[in-house]
Amino acid sequence: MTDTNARILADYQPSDFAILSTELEFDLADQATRVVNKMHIERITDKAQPLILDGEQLKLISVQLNNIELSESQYQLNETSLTIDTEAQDFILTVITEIDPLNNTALEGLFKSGDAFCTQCEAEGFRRITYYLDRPDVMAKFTTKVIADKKQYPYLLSNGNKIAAGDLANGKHFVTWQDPFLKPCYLFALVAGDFDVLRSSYTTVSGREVALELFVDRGNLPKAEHAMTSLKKSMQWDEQTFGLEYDLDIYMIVAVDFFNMGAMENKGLNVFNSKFVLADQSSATDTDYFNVEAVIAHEYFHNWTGNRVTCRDWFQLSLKEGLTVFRDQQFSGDMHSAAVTRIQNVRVLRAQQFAEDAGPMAHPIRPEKVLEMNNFYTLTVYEKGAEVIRMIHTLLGQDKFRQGMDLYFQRFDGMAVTCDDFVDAMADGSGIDLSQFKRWYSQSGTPELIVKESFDKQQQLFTLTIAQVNKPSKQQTEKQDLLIPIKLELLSDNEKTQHLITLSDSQQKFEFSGYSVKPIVAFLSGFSAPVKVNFPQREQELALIMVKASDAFNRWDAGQQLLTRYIHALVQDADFTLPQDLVVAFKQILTLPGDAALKAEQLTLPSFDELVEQFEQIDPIKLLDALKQIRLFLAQGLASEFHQQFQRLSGRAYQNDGQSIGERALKNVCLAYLSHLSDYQSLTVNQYQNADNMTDTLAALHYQALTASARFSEQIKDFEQKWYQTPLVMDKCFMLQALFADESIFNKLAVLEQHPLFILKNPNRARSLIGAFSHNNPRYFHCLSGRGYRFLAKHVAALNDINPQVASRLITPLIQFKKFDSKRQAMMKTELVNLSQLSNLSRDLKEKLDAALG
Ligand code: 0A1
Ligand code: ZN
Repeated sequence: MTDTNARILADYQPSDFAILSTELEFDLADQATRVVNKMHIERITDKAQPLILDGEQLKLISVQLNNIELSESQYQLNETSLTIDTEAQDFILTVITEIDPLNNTALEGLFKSGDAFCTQCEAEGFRRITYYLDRPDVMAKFTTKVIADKKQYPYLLSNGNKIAAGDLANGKHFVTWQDPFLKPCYLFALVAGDFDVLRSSYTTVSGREVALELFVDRGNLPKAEHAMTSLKKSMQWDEQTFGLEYDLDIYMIVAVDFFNMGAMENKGLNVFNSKFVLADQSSATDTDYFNVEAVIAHEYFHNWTGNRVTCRDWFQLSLKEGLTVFRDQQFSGDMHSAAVTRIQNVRVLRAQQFAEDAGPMAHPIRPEKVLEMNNFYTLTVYEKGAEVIRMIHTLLGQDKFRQGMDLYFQRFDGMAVTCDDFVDAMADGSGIDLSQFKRWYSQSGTPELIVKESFDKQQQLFTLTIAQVNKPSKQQTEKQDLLIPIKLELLSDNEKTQHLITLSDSQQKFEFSGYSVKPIVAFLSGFSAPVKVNFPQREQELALIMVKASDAFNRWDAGQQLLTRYIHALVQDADFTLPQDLVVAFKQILTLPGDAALKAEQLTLPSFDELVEQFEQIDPIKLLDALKQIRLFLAQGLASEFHQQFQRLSGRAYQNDGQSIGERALKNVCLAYLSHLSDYQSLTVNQYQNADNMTDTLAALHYQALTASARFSEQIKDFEQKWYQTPLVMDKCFMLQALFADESIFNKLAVLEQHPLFILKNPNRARSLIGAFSHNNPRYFHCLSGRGYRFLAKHVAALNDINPQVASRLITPLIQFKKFDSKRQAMMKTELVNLSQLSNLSRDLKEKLDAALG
């Protein structure tokens, strides 16, 4: 296989043409939507290049240049472009195309979600609507007229302000929208449908009134309140934190059931996966509530970091995504517990981003080579990208970070820029040199820090020697030293001191004087850099950090390190005797006063994914058995304490405040341990029956599935009957069944695949069964019969034709085969080889399969 179509960052050339204005007219029909696209184009370089417009899966009806129809000999058409050989400098080009939204199962371009029309144009979906310069550095003023049947589609929406509306013949009507801001076509959006609308308004700091409109399926209005509140909080936070105010008179959000990703920040008209809009007590968990708020914030924050200042090219994706994720993480931390939010972000990074960085698709946060751009909406670009911004925040400090941001907007408002432009603005705005720091943008892989300590009692000198290891990879054989901010705390009997040191060489010594006794180091406070740490501290030291460190991340991490050590010991030797000290430490967490949400995190074992990352070629079953052993050990050792806490926190009426959410989390962690003990089997059954909220309902069913409880089938049936009509809860229903942890899972999966509500074309549903099984049922996904791998591969093959983006995301657990033992590697590889021989292999899958098998 070759990758001659891959694009390379170094090949970037500015466009020879600018599009000054784009006037669109859509006449909507399920299988034959007509799109008239009138562009005012200007040649901006003196090169005599032809105009090459991007286009895919389009039926070309006509092309006019300055109102004169071109004959077929005056343009060239192929599968991906329309070339017009003109020498004109300044002209009007009108392209008419026809598209088929109903059969657009890839959900890129214009498609149908249920009865509504909607669009998704990022990254390169606009070219499935019309021929265009589909690149983010071509920015135009858009006017959009939408025509559709009035009864079926009472709401016709697009970006900007409504400038005209009226009735037409044959029961049709139209609305015309104009967006006063220049924008690249990836931020274009159109929605047409029949909705319930939640309306509100927000008055900005400067006193402008903004209309807020949230469009949901009919009947879902009460589930939109939380999203609306979240939007207002986001608007206020961005004003207060970054001095950024909203800029249009209207902000619209539409929730749809068919969507590949979480949501999309189209200017003035966000389109959301309904999963990140709808929430109420009975159908949404605490995590769902949290995520709705975070995604609403994320898309809102893009209005400045993404829309007002956008990316020059798609290699710069992290310019907007890393920065916007950092902003939404800060927002969530401010709205909730900053410590718990941070810990949860770190868990995701360690479990998933580290794996990506160690796998065949590893790439720097600014990739250098791309075959299918949709493959680069990754944990690396998003989450590691946010860590890189966080490190700048740490190096500059809050005030200088803000100065840098102010300069960034001053310099680049209305422009399409690069990651280097961003870092330069941060450096110039703060006066801090970030030139070495820039390497984070071009280097893939997770750095490892090797930390050694020494103590000179006579000199009262404590020394830390820190080395950084940036392992060469297939993609990058030579790596350079990074600039790594390390926060730490030195704990001694009478004082605690916090330090920020920066490691810039491959090895450096850091000296701390005035210690008569060796201090204990709480290292990498707040997880100040996205690195692995190799620092062999003694167990007693970790135990002390668990209770004494000022930073909650350090306290949590010390506990996780202890647990991790014992899990490693159990993997080596299943007869390893776990120390009673562990029970004592856990008992302290459980019984001493403290924040319940943080306790829940401290009592949660490292996940299978986090642990896999720390091994080479692990037998997954051995690792799962070790986890099971330590879980049982703690459950048995602390059964009465877990039960006491569980009872203390049970039976309270549902409330949605931070304290109650934390207490629910703690209660359910206790329940999780107890569910593994035969004496406590009735607890999950009772909790399911008595729960007055989805968090508790789901927890009960979840633990039954994980312990393959005999009561599961009866209670999940009840759950299904109750929620049959509610798609987002049916996703949960499929997900729970996919987690059932015994041999019967394969029969269950076979039945579920035939379920009338199992709709492969719906990405949420596909993920809820196939994704949940392959990510979260590792014992059976990795079972030696190979059935788990075959199950995933079979569905990936089917999705290759239906929705390549979803197929390409689901394949992740298979391409990470190198992490596992040789038997499993061989079986996983066989599936990948079979997939690579599919007749219509999509670009998305091809890129990943080439990387994994090459
Ligand atoms: N920019 C959006 C994510 C997004 C990306 C691609 C999509 O379709 C291929 C859809 C959404 C965000 O960061 O929220
Ligand atoms: Zn984003």
